Amino acid sequence: MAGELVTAEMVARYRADGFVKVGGLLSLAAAARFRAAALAVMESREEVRSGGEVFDQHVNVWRHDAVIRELTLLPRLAAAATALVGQPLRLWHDHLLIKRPHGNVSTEFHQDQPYWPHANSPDPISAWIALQDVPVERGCMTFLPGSHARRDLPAQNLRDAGSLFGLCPDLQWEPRVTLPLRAGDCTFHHGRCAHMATPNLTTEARVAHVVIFMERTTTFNGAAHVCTAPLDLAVGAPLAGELFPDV
Ligand SMILES: O=C(O)CCC(=O)C(=O)O
Repeated sequence: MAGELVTAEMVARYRADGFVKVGGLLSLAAAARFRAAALAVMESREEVRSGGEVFDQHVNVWRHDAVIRELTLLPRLAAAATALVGQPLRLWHDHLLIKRPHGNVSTEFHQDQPYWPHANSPDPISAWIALQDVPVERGCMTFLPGSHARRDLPAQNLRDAGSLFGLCPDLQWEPRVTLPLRAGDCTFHHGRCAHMATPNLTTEARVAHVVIFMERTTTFNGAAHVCTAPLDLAVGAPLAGELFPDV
């Protein structure tokens, strides 16, 4: 199944928990090559930098960087995501999320989908790819298993540790799963699975490349978002075409 990356057991675990770890997506050499390309993007594209003190964020890098495009459009990545979701997918966007050395700031618990201007998308999925070893001390991800069942929540503030739990106090007492990754490993998470990332306490930048896929049924709901703002879309328009390619 999916070029051996994803087994039937992993699919079942993903659907129950809302996340799963997939080891060995990239060789060490490939991870190092993509990391070098990511750091070059960070140095050269000041204008797309955002994310405040939590991380440096570069959105839709695949559209302008040939090396990162290879990673975003990697066929086995899309095949694994498709197997996990069980639906044909499109690319929503990619982004590089870089936690600077000694950044010391957590990405606080949040769900992703409430940030997105999407309708008709019950099961979007993100791949979070480690481009160097990411132990807990460098900013790895922690997930709340089963929290993707909470489809009713408004957007939460990823800079505020109390935001998700203020909306949903019961989730504070659920078990948490923290997943350190080796270079080239990745985690997949559902767009409604609550997650956070630890601070980077180390001397090396934490470089994660995140690729987000949505079902081909996804339409624009009219909400503001950096990826759709320039497009002048009508509410109800499909998110499709060359900017949101089928994968
Ligand atoms: O890497 C991080 O700091 C957070 C990542 C995240 O929130 C995501 O990929 O949805």
